Amino acid sequence: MHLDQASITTLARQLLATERSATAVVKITDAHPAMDIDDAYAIQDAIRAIKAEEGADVRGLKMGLTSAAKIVQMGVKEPIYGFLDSATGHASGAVIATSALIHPKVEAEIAFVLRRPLQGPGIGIDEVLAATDYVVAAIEVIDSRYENFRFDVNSVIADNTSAACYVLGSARHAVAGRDLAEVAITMRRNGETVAAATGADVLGHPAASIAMLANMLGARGRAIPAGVLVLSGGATEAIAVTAGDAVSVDCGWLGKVDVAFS
Ligand code: OOG
Ligand code: MG
Repeated sequence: MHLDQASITTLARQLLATERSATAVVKITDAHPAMDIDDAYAIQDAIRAIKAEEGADVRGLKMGLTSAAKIVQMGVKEPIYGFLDSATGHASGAVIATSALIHPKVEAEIAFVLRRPLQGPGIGIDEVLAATDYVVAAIEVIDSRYENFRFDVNSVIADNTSAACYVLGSARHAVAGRDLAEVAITMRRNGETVAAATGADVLGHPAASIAMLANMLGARGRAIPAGVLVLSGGATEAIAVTAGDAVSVDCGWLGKVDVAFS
């Protein structure tokens, strides 16, 4: 750690104000080049604590930068995790106002809910699948608080991995007898195919992303709780959206999820 508690709190409040005013700032490592990954997660934790104090349910979790497409697009090579505010969750068919966002992009994701908690080290795909209650198709809407979506790993971790909101398909599926690596994922914007992938594009298997999260959290003395939504990360590159766009993600046997932007 290089930042003191006062700086962590100040940076957390600044990033939260940026999110709420929907006006981008330069990445925080420009002013704090010495900050490390522990500082970055401490700032994210401080934002989470403020939202929890305000009454938000912030138990949900997300992985990010878990596919080659995302890594190439953002130029950041390591998977990262963040938290989800359940108040930002929507059902398929939702209409999301772009006025509250800076420069939203959509991602096609597979979401997991576990029936029992998982904590690393040593968690693998088999442990995740055995602990999975259900999976569901999802669209994550990301909205970096940084100008032009330009950041490095520590800046984006502090900014809660660009999390803005998410939309879930209506069909929940058990994983027994199914192969999540083979799920074919197609994203359409206004009817036109804009990105495609398979489940295997997420770290070889979407459950590998959840396993990595359990191991990353375990290293910090935390666990993935049972019963909370966990996003495994965008399978394709993220696609920019503006008011008037309609986005549809088709995840084969996992079902479809739709969102529109006003
Ligand atoms: C960081 C968030 C990445 C994902 O699914 O890869 C993410 C970003 O690209 O802004 O949510
Ligand atoms: Mg994502």
